[in-house]
Amino acid sequence: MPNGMSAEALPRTLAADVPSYVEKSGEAVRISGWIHRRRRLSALTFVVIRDRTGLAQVVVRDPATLEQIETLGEETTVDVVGTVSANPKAPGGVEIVDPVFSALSDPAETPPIELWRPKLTAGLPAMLDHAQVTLRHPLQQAKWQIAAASLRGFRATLDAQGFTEVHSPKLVESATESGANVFAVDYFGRPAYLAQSPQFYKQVLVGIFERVYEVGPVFRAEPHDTVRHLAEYVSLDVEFGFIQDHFEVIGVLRDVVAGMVTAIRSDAPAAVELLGADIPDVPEEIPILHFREALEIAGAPADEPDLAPAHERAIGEWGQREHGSDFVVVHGYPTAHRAFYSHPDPDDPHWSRAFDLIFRGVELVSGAQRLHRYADYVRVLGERGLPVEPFAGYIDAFRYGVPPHGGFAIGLERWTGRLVEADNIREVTLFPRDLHRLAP
Ligand code: AMO
Repeated sequence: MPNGMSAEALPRTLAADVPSYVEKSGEAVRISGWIHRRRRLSALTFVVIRDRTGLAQVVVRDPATLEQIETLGEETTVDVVGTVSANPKAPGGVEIVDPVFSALSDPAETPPIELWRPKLTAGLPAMLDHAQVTLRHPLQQAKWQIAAASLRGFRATLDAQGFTEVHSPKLVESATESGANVFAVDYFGRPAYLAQSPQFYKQVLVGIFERVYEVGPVFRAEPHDTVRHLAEYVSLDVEFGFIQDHFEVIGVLRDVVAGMVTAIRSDAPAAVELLGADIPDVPEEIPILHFREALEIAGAPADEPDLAPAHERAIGEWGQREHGSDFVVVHGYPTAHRAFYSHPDPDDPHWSRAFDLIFRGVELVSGAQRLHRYADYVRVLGERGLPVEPFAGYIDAFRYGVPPHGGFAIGLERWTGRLVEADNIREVTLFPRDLHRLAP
C-alpha cells in the first residue's frame, strides 16, 4: 500500500478533484468508480476510471496487476489506491501510479454499447434499447445534468416568488387537454385515465394556495411517431391568481426561463462545456407577436387555426433576425381552437388570452389566462357540446370564489432537446416512452 496507508483509511477522492493533486506527487490517493477504458500499450496499461464527476487516469506496470485488470472488464466497479504522479501529458496533468485495484462488483460483461468512445457511435434505437448502459456515457449524463439544473432553477425562481410546490393525482376521472390522446386504465372496474396534465388541479389549487407549481410526469397517448412527442414527459406547471391579464403570466414565464438558464450556468458548467451547448440569453422583454401577425410572418393563410411546425420555425427565425432572441411569445390564438378553460380576449372574444412560447423555432410552452367564473365554464362546455358532469369535480371549485388566474406548462424534454440541439427528443429523455417503447 502506498505510504503504508490502508485503502479503508483513505477518504475517496473524486475524479474531478484528482488534478488538484498536481503539487502532491508521491501522496497516496483513493478513487472509486467504473473502469471506463483499458488502453494496453506494450509495457503498461492505462486504466481510465469514471465516476459521477468525470474521468481519472491510472497507470499499471506491475505484472500481477496487469494480469488482474485483464479479468476486470470495462464497467466493473472498482476501488483504486495508488500514488499521485504529476504528468503534463495525463488528462488534468495528474495520473495515479502503482495502483492496487479492488473489484466492488463481479467483473462486468462486455457492455452492449461502446462507452469508452469519446462520442457514442451506436444508432438511436440501439442506444435506447440499452439505455441502462448508454446513459452512463459522460455526454449522456451531461444532458440530464442540464435538465436537473433547469429543474433547480425552475423551483428556486418560483419559491422566491411565493409559490407552493404541489403534487396532483395522475389517475384521473376525465381528460383535460382533449378527448383523444389519453391512456385509459381500469380503476377497480371503473374507467379512469392517466393525467394528460395537472391542468384542472393546478387551477383548483389556486383557490387554496394562490400560487402553485408542479413538476411531474404527464401522459399523452400520442398516436404518431415524431421527434418532438413522447407518450410520457415531464411537465413543469405553474398557475397563479390575482392577475390582470395574460401578460402578467408571460412575465413570470420570462423570470422562470431566465432562472433555469442561470441555474444551468451556475450548477452545470462542466456539462455545458462537455456538450458545447449554446445556453441562451433570455431578454428582459421576450419579443411578442399576436397570432395574426405570427401567421403573416410565417406566410400562412389568415384563417389558419394554429401554427404548424414550419410556422414555428419561421417565427423562430424572425425572433433571431429582428430581435436577436431565441425566444418569441405568440399570444391571442383563436379561442375556438384553444382549450375550453382559456380566457377570451374581452375586446374581441374571437381571440383568446392564450399564448405559446417558441424557443429556437419549437413550441416549448403553452399558457393562458383562464376562465374563473362558474357560469362561464357551464356556458363554454355547452357551446362545445361537452357534458358538465365529468368535469364537476373541477368546475365546482369556481362556485366558491377563484380569483382571475393563469399559468403555463413547460415541456422539460423539449427544453433540453433544443438546448443541446438534439435531433430527437428521445436523446434527452432518460427512459423514453413512445408508440413502440415501454422498456427499459
Ligand atoms: P400543452 O398540451 O401545449 O399544454 O403542453 C405544454 C408543453 O408540453 C410539451 N409537450 C410535450 N412534450 C413531449 N411530448 C409530448 N407529447 C408533448 N406534448 C406537449 C410542449 C408543450 O408546449 N395544460 C396546458 C398548459 C397550460 O395551459 O398551462 C398543456 O398541457 O413543450
